[in-house]
Amino acid sequence: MRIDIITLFPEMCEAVLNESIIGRAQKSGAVEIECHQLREYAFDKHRRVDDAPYGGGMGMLMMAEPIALCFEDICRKTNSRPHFIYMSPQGKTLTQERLKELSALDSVCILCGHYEGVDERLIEEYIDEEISIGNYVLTGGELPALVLTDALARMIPGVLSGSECFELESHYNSLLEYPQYTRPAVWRGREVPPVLMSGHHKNVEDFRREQSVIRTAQKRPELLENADLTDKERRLAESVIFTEYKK
Ligand code: 4GO
Repeated sequence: MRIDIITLFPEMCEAVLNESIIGRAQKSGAVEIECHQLREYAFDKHRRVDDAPYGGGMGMLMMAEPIALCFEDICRKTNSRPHFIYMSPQGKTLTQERLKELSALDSVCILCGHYEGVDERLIEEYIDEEISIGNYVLTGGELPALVLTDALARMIPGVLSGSECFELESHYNSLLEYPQYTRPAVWRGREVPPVLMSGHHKNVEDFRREQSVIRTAQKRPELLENADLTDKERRLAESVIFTEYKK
């Protein structure tokens, strides 16, 4: 997969994306990420990309033309028409389900807004989808774009090692992850559940599955609606929810 990011702060994005697992994925070629300095597509001598809003009001808006020129340059260079996403509090909230669909695309381009946002006509002309990472407002779209890029990249085959496999984890199957423990076996008087040290793989697997169901019922019962549970697991979840309710 190829991900292009249009931003006024490419160094900020690169600093994050060149580290750790996503950095490794770029080096291995599993994902190709390029951050583009929007200012390079400004057309006046001061390299301005923002202007005051018609009708007045506070703040500045990003002008449509530099963004259009940058996107068109990306299309030309990649011989493609990437799915163009604008990070915005007005978008649909990102979910693991939507990420799964997006990760199947060949290329996406992410626009990071700044100031008060972008000229609406750019959105009409080019943006395929507005995505939000949650119901709060930030000063720029860079952090949301990095969240989207990280979450997308880790779903691409070869980015995570087998032991980091996303298909086993939290939210992928609408269940929260089971609790995990590492050494020491006793920490400040707290013991690791004995079944995890028994070496009995089937019992460990059953314990973890049950813990996932219990924790989801305790912490995020609304997720259970989409979870695939056995009748026995449903009854367990119902009893946990009932016990939580009485507390
Ligand atoms: C996205 C962008 C929040 C989100 C943003 C979000 N704030 N919840 N701010 O995903 C236009 C100028 C939007 C700053 C940007």
